[in-house]
Amino acid sequence: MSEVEKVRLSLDEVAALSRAILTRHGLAPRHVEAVTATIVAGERDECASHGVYRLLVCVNTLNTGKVVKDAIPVVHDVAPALVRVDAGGGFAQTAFEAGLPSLVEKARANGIAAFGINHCVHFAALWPEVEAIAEQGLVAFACTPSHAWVAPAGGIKPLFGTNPIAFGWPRPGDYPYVFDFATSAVARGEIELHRRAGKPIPEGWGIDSEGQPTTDAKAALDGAMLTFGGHKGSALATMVELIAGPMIGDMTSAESIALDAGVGSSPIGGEFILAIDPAGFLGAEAAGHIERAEAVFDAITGQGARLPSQRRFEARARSLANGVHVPRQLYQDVQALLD
Ligand code: NDP
Ligand code: PYC
Repeated sequence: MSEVEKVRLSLDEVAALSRAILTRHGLAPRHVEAVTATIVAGERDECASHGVYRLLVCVNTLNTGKVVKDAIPVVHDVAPALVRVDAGGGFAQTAFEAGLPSLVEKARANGIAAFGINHCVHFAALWPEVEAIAEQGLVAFACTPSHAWVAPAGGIKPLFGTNPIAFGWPRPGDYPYVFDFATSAVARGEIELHRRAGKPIPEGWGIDSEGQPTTDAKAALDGAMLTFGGHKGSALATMVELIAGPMIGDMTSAESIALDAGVGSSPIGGEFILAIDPAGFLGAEAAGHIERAEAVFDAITGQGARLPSQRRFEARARSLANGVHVPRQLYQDVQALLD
């Protein structure tokens, strides 16, 4: 897309736009700040499906009445290595912020700790969360179901959510190693962006409502998305349904979309997060072993391959220096949310 079709914004301008829109649609200040931080981070790291575009999704969700706009997350200290936050029907980001200090403290005290977020509305990428945990020197894992949009490998009916899995590993003197991807071939947001742009989707992302392969974004959105890696992504998506659904007393993607009843809210349910302190296994030897792990990353980049999040961290540096470039049509659609 040419420069003419994009609007350049500073990160402060993105934040101000997000705050104004979310406030205009009745979201309480604490949630406005937490959601804005995610949206700015997504746009800053050039994660188009989870940046400024998400303001459209967020406002749509606010207007469905499915999110509690002034929810107060409640932290439950359920066991020495377990923390649970009841999001009270609010956005997941605020619940994550509420439980993070306890998760970190418990992981340091016990070597490992788990965090269940319940009763939240989730529209976000998971990398900001695993990155925040890894920045504390801990190994992190996070996953969440979404809405039943994805067919199991060998089937044609939507059952799984796009169910992202994220992992973070602390690196001395560097950004953490982080990956974060949907267990579907691609996030639904990416297909939505193709639909908005009138672009075909690659084969392998979705099937139409008859179960036939399609490159038409709308047909795939109306039919079913596909898992990545066939049966492997399908099994990982099942794992996410289980450990971030029934295991923490929360919804599966099928239950979430049933509750949605066609209004088009973001997914409602839970999230499961794990933090591991390498010092729990290794004591004073932890630093040496973490240092030794660097050889793995060197061997990846040393042969010309790139690390996950490398693109994102490069984009971050660009955006911090120069701001971001939002497609003009998207900018106009988002501005219209202020009317
Ligand atoms: P991608 O398929 O683009 O995969 C993203 C991950 O793979 C990133 O860590 C990315 O790093 C890395 N990656 C991409 N290409 C390469 C490469 N060539 N070599 C090494 N690593 C690579 O993302 P998805 O569409 O699957 O997901 C996008 C986002 O959507 C995620 O952040 C996810 O959390 C979010 N999502 C949220 C859901 C929810 O319910 N809350 C549901 C589904 C998705 P990099 O960023 O540096 O390119
Ligand atoms: O892009 O699949 C997605 C998604 C679902 C919830 C948040 N993002």
